[in-house]
Amino acid sequence: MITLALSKGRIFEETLPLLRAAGIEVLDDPEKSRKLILDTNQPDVRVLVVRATDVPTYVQFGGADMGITGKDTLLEHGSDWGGAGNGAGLYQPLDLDIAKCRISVAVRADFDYASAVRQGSRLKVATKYVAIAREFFANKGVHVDLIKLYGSMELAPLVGMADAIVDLVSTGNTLKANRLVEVEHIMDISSRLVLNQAALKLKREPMRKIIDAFASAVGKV
Ligand code: PRT
Ligand code: MG
Repeated sequence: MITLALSKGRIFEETLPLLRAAGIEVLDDPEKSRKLILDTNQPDVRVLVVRATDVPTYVQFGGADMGITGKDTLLEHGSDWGGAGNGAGLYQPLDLDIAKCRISVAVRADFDYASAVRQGSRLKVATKYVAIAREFFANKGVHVDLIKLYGSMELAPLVGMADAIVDLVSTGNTLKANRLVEVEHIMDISSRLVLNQAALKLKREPMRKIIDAFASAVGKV
């Protein structure tokens, strides 16, 4: 049995064509079904539906053999596990080039970020991505107080709780709708295939088949 961990939403949707390229069809729709383990047309392949931030954990601890997760999530997970920002021992063979976005710093349109940084003020930064934010501002030599949030980061500057946010941006519409502007582009993000190393040793052949099918489908689907 090969177990693949996926999160609902955009990663799931964008993974379906890659699975199809590997001859795998998921038989249930995770948005409709309450099942957490989904069958596929292949009797020896199943899909776990987990929270996006839990995908690396399931793969690291062997709850799943492989998973698909954003680079953002992997970097934060790696820092929790003392890994050098690399996902703590998770093998990452492939950038799948899906669920693409960027991670940026944004502020209220009326906040003078450039002067705040120039004058060496302490910035209050709200984010779900504390490890990425800490490293980015440390490299710039900017002092920050980090406020950890789990979602809707855009609110924090609007209510005066933070000067800036570090968040994912794709179209920019969410920032625009909340009168925030992007002032720094920290890095580009896409989703990666991650593998449990022990599983790869035990199930090398069937896992290799899926990895190879994904690799040849990347960029084509
Ligand atoms: O929702 P839950 O708390 O369970 O987890 P999650 O929010 O981490 O999951 P999900 O499905 O929203 O995102 C999963 C992964 O998709 C992320 O870890 C990223 O790698 C990737 N991804 C790609 C994105 C986006 N694009 C994205 N735009 N994740 C989130 N967003 C959000 C962003 O946080 C912001 O609120 O969309 C909003 C901005 O979008 P635009 O288009 O308005 O700029
Ligand atoms: Mg979400």
